[in-house]
Amino acid sequence: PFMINVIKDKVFMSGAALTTFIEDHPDLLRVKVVSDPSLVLMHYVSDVTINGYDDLPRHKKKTASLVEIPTLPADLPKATGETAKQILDTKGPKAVAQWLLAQDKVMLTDTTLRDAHQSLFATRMRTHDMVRIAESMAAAMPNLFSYEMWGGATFDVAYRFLKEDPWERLARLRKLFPNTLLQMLFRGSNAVGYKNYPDNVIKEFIDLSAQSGMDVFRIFDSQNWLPQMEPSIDTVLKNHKIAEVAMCYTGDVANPSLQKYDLNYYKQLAKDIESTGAHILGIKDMAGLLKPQAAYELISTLKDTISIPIHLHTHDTAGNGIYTYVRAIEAGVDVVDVAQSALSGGTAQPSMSSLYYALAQGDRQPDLNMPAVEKVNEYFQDLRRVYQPFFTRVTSPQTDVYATEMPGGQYTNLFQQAKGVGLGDRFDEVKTMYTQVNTLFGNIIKVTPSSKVVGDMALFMVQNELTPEAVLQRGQDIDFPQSVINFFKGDLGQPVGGFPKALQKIILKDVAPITERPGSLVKPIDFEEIKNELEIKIMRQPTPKEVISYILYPDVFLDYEKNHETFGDVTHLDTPTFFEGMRIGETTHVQFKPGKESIITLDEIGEADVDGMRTIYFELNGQRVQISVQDKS
Ligand code: 3PY
Ligand code: ZN
Repeated sequence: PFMINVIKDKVFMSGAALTTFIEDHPDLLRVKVVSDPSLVLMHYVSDVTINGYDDLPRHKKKTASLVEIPTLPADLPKATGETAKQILDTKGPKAVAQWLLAQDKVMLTDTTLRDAHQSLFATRMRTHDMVRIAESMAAAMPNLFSYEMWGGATFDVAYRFLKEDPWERLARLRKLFPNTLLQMLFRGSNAVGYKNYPDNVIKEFIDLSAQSGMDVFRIFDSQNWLPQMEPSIDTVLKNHKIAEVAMCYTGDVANPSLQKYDLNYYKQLAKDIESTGAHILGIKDMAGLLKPQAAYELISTLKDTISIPIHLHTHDTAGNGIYTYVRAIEAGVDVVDVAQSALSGGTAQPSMSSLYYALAQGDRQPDLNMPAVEKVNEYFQDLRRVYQPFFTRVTSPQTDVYATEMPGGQYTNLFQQAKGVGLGDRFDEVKTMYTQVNTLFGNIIKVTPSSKVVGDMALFMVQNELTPEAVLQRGQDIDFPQSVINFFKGDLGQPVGGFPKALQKIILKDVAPITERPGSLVKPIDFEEIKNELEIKIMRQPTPKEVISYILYPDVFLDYEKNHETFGDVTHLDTPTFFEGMRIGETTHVQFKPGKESIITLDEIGEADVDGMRTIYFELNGQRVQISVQDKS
């Protein structure tokens, strides 16, 4: 069965098409062939076997092996009482906030499936590996507050690098975690992207996420500018989901010489956040700057200031995370973010198990079944090896983060970006410049996407041998990176205390800055028009989720779609095979759904012909199959 797109084109069907119509619109004649899913996937396996995955180094022997699912101890206890998820579904979000305030023990969010892998190995954890362990996680940890498993960079990376559909991840994990809240990180008016989107895009994205089972939306703005968060907050409230509105933490509230982001600043911001109708206040310490004494002072003050529960997030980059949490817990914080030990520490969250033992004999120690948690942790311990090529170089506490203030997720990314422009061996200079750029910009809050602006500028300055003084003196004649221009124009909103005026003029030149909320100035998206445009490109009616994904990441989504058309649903492949392909003599099992499994053996790889084509000989469920693939070497 195949279909040709041309019959869906309005001009063509109206008879008004000119004779050059087909030449001008080659995409309309693309045909789509549907075939056996195992065969389709074998094209992917052949391609990655011969050509490798992206720019990963290729090895004669596969470096990673399959990870076993651990057997949990027998007779696991069930959840003690109603879970937060059950309360949300039966009594609504305000009841969850009340319930949180009534808990004596500290509640936990497990970030293993989002921020931990975003911060440790560039967001590369595949849905396949999450789905395999999800049931064990649910059984081992029935009393968690939530799993953070979506949002932030996962949306982009799923499509772009993992060739998978993030909505499918949400749907599958939703089924596997029926009694625990699912949580996502949402960048306010920047959604799950790096720029400002029209309000109706924000609303549509949140509506669809809520309908797909998302429970807790942690909403933040990269300049802590409330107007940029308000459309998101309103939409979450309308969906009767939990609005956790976060303030990004920067500076050091315990250090009296640092004035800009002091206790009063956070106190006022917390009050403003509470008055939006937020159910929970999030404190998003994205770089791990919150030191123990500062945590105690901040949480104590905020507990006296507002009456909604407080959820604290940090990164363990400097190695003080557990101590910070212990002090925050003493001060009464309601929920903290932790990760499975094997994927904790460093630029990720502090370890769930370490925190458990740090709180021993205290009355706020969380309710965890440690033998079961440790079994789950074994899985992630083994899984680390599978993702080794993507890991950050950071293996020990980096206390220089207190000076650079670089978010956990940016550490690896900026290093990759630096390598990409030939500055890999000058990364220390880039880090120093990052601090100088922050000072030059007036000490701004650095978190996606503003952290990327600072990173882009630091790279640009090191590359062009520029000092901050040179920028101020000669900047009129310099063309700055686009992200920097957009930031100073006001596209990401207004920073605390405003922009440094002289620098803004130097960077913008003739471009006029805005002071309004960028979303209030842009035209709403015409979803019907975009849907029609996409329908022609993908040759079928897109779903609303596909339309919004295309709006957020047009090229990335179309690439994903093309890959999906050619190779099918690659999430069925195990991860070693996904990244490394197969070796001669190897057999792999592909489970499409329970009871539907294919067994694939790679028998032989033929020589490349004059056109560089190779034939790969497989056995698929006992039958010989040949696939030809272009050798791109
Ligand atoms: C994200 O926006 O992806 C972050 O994790 C920011 O800290
Ligand atoms: Zn984080």
